[in-house]
Amino acid sequence: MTKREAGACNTTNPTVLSWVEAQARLCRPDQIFWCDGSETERQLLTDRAVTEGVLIRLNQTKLPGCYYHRSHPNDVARVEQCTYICTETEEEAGPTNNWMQPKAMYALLREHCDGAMRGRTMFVVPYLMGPPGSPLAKVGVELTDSIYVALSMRIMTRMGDIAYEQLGASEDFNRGLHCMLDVHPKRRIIAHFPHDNAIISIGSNYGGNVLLGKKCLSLRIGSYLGRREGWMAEHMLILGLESPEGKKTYVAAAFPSACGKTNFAMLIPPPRFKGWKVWTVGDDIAWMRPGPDGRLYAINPEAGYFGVVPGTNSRSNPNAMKLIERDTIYTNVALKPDGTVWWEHHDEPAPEKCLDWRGQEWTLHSKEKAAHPNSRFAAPMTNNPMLDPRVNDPEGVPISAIIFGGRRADTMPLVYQAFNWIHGVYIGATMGSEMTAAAVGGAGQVRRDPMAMLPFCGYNMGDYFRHWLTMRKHLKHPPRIFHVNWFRRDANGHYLWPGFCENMRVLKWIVDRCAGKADADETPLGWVPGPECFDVEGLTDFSPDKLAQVQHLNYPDWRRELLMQDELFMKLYSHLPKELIFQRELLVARL
Ligand code: SAT
Ligand code: MN
Repeated sequence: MTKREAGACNTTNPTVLSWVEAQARLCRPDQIFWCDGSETERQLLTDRAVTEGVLIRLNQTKLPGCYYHRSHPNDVARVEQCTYICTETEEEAGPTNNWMQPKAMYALLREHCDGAMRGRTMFVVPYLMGPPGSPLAKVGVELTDSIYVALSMRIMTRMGDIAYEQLGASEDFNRGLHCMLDVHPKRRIIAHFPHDNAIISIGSNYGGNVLLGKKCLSLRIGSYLGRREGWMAEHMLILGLESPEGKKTYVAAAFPSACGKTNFAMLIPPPRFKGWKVWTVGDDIAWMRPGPDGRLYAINPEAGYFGVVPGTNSRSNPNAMKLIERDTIYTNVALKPDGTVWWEHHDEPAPEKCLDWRGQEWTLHSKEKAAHPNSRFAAPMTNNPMLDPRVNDPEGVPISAIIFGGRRADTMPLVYQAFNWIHGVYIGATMGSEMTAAAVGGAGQVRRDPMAMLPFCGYNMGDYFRHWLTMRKHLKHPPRIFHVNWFRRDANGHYLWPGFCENMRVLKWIVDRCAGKADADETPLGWVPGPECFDVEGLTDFSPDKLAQVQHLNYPDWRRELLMQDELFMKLYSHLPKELIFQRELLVARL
């Protein structure tokens, strides 16, 4: 066999070939580069990105394999107002999504993409979401004129020939097209065509908008396919908690973007929990389906973590500090003179001077942040010291508990458990959270974010709730459902709960509940830990009355909460399952 030249075509799948040809005819790139996922290719493309100034090589002694990227300053987060679900009817997309008729959107995008890659290279990026051979795994092909996207997809997905191997001669793959254009916000559109299993993204080069395997395929298109095919695509981390006796319990947890999913997924238990270990399956997305034994099984479709950098340090996430020491692409952090990086709340004190995320001189006296609040790392999961050995299990891992959580300064207690599945779905459906820098606009405001899927549900949210209710019928042993809030504050604005590794205490209670080992008290909200069952030993400055405070049910807060929940329910009214309206009545009655 002759050796394949880098960038030469590497598939014989006729549907892929003809589709790529058609897109090339539209975008008219100077060159087509077919990615194979090899190490040689990584080196070649990385060198080229450095030459082109897209990546800066970091200090290879201190940060081997690490590179630095600055996005355009107007292109630093997901843009929900430019994100569309293009189904035949507006009703199918539902009131929580922007909608356009597919034909009209295709026409609009065709105009933008016409000749858009002139003078540029089109990278053909085949990728596999999920472990090879998994019944849940999906293949995508992303065509992009961004070398940064090609290199990031290599970290975030199983990219290369492996995807063509899974695909074989099938026509069933996600068709993704990404044109950077001039990254002008006015020409920014992220369009999903669930009926066609297709995505077109233009005018951006920022992670969530352009790494099409992530939010676009794994969540928006994934949730749509999941309902059709009887599985679930969720914005959830997956972790395995191992007891000192070696018994492992898997849980999945949904939190909105930038609320600490990655930290929770990589938690190291505090000294009090000697012998306990947390293993990571995934930090952002779970695909789940009922197994033959009637339990819910989950895979992580991704192969890397795209985490928020500021706030990452050896207290908040010691494993992540190890993870991002090598093979990592940093975006929009600060660059130090020695070719290393820095960000707010780094272990090391702020440097005397450095370049900020925009590339401007930054000193200790600068008022602006050195790293953008939504600056990110992209790191391969294989560098995680606590990567779960079952991460590549095609069948996935059995989920015992589902946790919903938001960022709430008030109202929400630290932890409570749903009475049953339907009540749990209600709790997930009515989740609220303060907005973060992960999306443009509105930071700090509480908004309803059902199951942390508001920006990611690819169809009518009311039908999505119904899908959750229907899944119960296929589960003989459904996971128990919980709600947590690490972020409750006292009247002076101080956090009531220490958070970070101490969240292990909450996790332990949850896992004990699933094993029938911990007692709980009934409240109007759900089951809460009895004081004897919740371990606070070794917590400095945490008296029993602090636990009461963080668990306190404040009736006026809850009256307001119910009104806010109503706003969402009104919006979804025409498709809202009546079971949820009934759950609301029950809650009102209990309160
Ligand atoms: O930018 S991403 O959408 O990939 C991250 C997030 O918002 O959760
Ligand atoms: Mn996310």
